[in-house]
Amino acid sequence: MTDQEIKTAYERDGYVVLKDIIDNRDLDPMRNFIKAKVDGYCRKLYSEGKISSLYENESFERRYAVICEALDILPRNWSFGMFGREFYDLYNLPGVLDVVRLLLGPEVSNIGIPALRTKLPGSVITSFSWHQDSQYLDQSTIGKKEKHTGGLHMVTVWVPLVEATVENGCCWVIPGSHRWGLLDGARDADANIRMEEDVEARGTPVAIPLKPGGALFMSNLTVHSSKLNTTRKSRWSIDFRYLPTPDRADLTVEQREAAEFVWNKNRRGEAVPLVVLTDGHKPTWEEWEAEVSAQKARR
Ligand SMILES: O=C(O)CCC(=O)C(=O)O
Repeated sequence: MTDQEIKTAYERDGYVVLKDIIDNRDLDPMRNFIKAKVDGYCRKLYSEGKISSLYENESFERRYAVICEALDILPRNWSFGMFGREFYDLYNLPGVLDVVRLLLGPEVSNIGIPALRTKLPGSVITSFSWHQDSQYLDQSTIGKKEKHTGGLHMVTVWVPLVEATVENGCCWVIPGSHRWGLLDGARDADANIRMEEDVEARGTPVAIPLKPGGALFMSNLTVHSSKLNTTRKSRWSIDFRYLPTPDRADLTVEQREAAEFVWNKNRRGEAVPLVVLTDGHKPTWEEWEAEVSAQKARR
């Protein structure tokens, strides 16, 4: 696709899918990060007598699933860290940043915290029902409706680390839904957002199966979901987000306030947004790591 075609598709549909935008080898550091954490977890459990095998011969897609099966658990979240050089490099992949520049302009930051997703076989809680990413950003409290980022333009980049298929629970989107505004919905008891309206009555869902090397770019208002993983393997993926750096001169007051809301929210946690596109100074990995360490020490 040409730059113009990418922009036109994204503006029309609220998302664009680009195949082969990432060299599959550039995803190896992320897979190796996961493999090392899963290996460490497995060895710890084994030494504690909680599992009876190290499952060393299992594949990348099976090993974590096998451990969880042995423990009879289906965790919603990856709890082994989402920070490191691998993440810095991922956020700065030139192919990804070219598209981000096209969609968001010249002064852009990554929000500093991704979602590394295990999507385990049969996991209902990670079958995310229809939502907009703004709803997750805005709402921290179960049952409480808050709206802060309706005026924001943030781009989510969803990247499969193994092939994402309809069977293992790839993403689904509703084309054009980014023009519906920020919809009503709240976090349910399981912490997942539930929409109030029947969005399928308003638009036609499209499945986004994707091989490693491809990426789905979508806006914070694009309605999307992912369904049950009905296979025996984990559907590993990572999604990460970019927004206009809040002090950018071309933002409206609403856009700036929304960008600041995300920025400050993340800074209250352990995440430090990372400037990735700028005419000014772009932090090196060492600088970003030092900032994150300082922030952790302050908390
Ligand atoms: O990866 C998934 O299963 C869901 C992804 C998603 O909802 C998101 O990136 O906001």
